[in-house]
Amino acid sequence: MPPKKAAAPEPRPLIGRVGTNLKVGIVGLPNVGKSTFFNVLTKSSAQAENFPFCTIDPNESRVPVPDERFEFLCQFHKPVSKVPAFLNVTDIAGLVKGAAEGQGLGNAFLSHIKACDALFHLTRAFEDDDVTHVEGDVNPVRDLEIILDELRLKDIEYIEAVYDKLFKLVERGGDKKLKPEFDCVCKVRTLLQEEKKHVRFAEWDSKEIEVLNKHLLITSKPMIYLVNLSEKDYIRRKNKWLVKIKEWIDANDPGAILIPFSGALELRLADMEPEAKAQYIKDSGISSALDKIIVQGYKALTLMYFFTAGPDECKAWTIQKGTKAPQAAGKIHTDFEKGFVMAEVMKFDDFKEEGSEAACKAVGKYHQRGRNYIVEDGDIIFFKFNTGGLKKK
Ligand SMILES: Nc1nc2c(ncn2[C@@H]2O[C@H](COP(=O)(O)OP(=O)(O)OP(=O)(O)O)[C@@H](O)[C@H]2O)c(=O)[nH]1
Ligand SMILES: [Mg+2]
Repeated sequence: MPPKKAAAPEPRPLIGRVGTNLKVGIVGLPNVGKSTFFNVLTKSSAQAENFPFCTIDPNESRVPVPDERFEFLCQFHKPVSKVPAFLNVTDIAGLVKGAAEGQGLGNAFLSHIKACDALFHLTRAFEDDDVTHVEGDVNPVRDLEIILDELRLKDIEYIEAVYDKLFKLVERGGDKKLKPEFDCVCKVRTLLQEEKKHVRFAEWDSKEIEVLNKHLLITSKPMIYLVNLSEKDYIRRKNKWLVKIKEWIDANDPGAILIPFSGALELRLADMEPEAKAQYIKDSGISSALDKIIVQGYKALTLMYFFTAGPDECKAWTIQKGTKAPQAAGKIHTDFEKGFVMAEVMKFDDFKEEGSEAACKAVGKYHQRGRNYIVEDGDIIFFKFNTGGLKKK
């Protein structure tokens, strides 16, 4: 007998903090080029020198998220104000083997990484005898394992304390209400300790995700792997480690994104005048990897944006995936959420194809959506709301 057709499942809650002010942290061994990368990415000037633990306190900055759709809307409306979406990035101190037990800069890193919502894991695949490697030689696969182990050990230390507390209350005290949380903590413990896996690799149901979100474990954060190549290797798209790294990721973090880049090349491009840079990219056929890295980092945070667009302002409004229209309106103003009447929505592609709002309306591509509408990435929205008299924005 065929199984009964189930009702559409409720979307699973997201693992991680709720909100739009989320950030990506850069982690990796010391002296692999994290601060150099941070500087070119965010056009900052954090200290980046050839000695391990150059970075101690985290550096924070933000970088606009590149988006051709946003550029198009700005070209179209020529607005007075242009506000793209931003990715928040934190450059964190390097981790060494034993960091979880206090080696290197030790435990300070924990709170810095905990405060991030996704991680750029930067690993060094460039040879340069002048740049000290804390492990003595270049071996990014070994380095990836060192970092993943330290993060896992740190989570074990944290979850042990939670386990002890719950054990007393549930197993000894017979607290039934806390039993589901205790069971979830036991699952986390087994996963980290016995299976030696990160929290993000396991399947979690909605109730478990609620528990996970109380603790925000480091190994539950999505990770994007960035491989720092020499300029030469990046240009010829070849490096002896790349295949090995890819194989390692497929085996150990299936589905995770790997992006090769070259800190040295990015640094050179950043120093060029815009025309010279455009010419260089055209002549060599080599492009910067930064845009791709920013976009993927933003996606890893489970963030997306909708647009409001007109002659006064074109703006990308950051929301979390799965946000409904009234809450999206609330990003603009709390009154918009409270007095929400409807969202008038055009898809960006329709707008571009038809050429104007009026043309979209004429062909039925301008939709009125209610409070259950889940906003989609790139929607162009005009909210109608009501505070006493009907106002529009
Ligand atoms: N050859 C080469 N050297 C690089 C590259 N990126 C960084 N370096 C050099 O490596 C050294 C360390 O760079 P940082 O960016 O400070 O490294 P970090 O990972 O932030 O180091 P800590 O803050 O100590 O953890 C500096 O001397 C950089 O000039 C690169 O892509 N190629
Ligand atoms: Mg640094």
